Amino acid sequence: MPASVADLLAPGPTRIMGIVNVTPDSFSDGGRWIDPAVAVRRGREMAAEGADLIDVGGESTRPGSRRPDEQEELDRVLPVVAALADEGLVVSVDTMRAEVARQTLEAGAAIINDVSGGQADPDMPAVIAATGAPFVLMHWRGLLTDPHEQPHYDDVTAEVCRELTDRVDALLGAGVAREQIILDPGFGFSKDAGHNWTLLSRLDRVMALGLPVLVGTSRKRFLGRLPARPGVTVAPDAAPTEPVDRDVATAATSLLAAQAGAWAVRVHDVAATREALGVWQMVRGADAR
Ligand code: PMM
Repeated sequence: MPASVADLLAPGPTRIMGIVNVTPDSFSDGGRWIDPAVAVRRGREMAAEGADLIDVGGESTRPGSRRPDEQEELDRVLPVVAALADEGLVVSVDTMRAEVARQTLEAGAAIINDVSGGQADPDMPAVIAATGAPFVLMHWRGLLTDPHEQPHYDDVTAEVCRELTDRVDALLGAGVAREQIILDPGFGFSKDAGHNWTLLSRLDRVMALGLPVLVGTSRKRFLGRLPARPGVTVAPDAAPTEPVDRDVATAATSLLAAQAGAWAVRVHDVAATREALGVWQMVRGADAR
């Protein structure tokens, strides 16, 4: 692992991962960055706004969306990853495919972010072990094709932690080093709004697993239904706000994640998140005086 990437994983203030989805159909920014030149510009802009790393993805995980084939995914992400890495930016690649991971790492990507936690492609753990690249292991119970399928948990925090631990053990068994692994509880993946809120309130339990933790709540559906006033409960059938109108709520969840000790937050609106984390930094600094 290069020294700069090791530095990135070292304990320190919560990092900001800016999202660039080079897809036609992601739920909040689908189609906006599909042109590689526009995607590269967006990545650069996010770095200028304070992103510590840029997460480039070529496949939407929206329930029911069509998977691009491997070549299509490579065609989307490779030029963007290569250009951003050439400019010295730290790039992570959001992919479930071992070959995409291998080629993008070769093109200069620093981190692989796999929402399936290495389960979608049986070759992924071997690529991660061979390259030594940091790997985001996200919790997800599977590729949902039925958007109405209801996830069931008796204790969401305990079960997510247990399932993450099982995946860590599987990766270690495949030769991946513990120092390479970053955990992500997978907000919005196989979880309903209640599960997401519970997990957010118990992030300390995920942190207690002893590995860096990435938190990705940005613009997710559960942030689209908030009480209009204190004490007002939200009707379960209330229409959610539009994804682009969830950045203030995302800044709030980012601050909570930072307070809980998250390694990084994955967000669309880097500038707002930078301000929210700035507040946390000032409060911590005041506390230390
Ligand atoms: N969420 C999405 C995509 N990739 N990766 C990680 N590690 N964590 C997440 O929560 C996550 C992810 C879906 O959101 P998007 O379509 O806005 O990128």
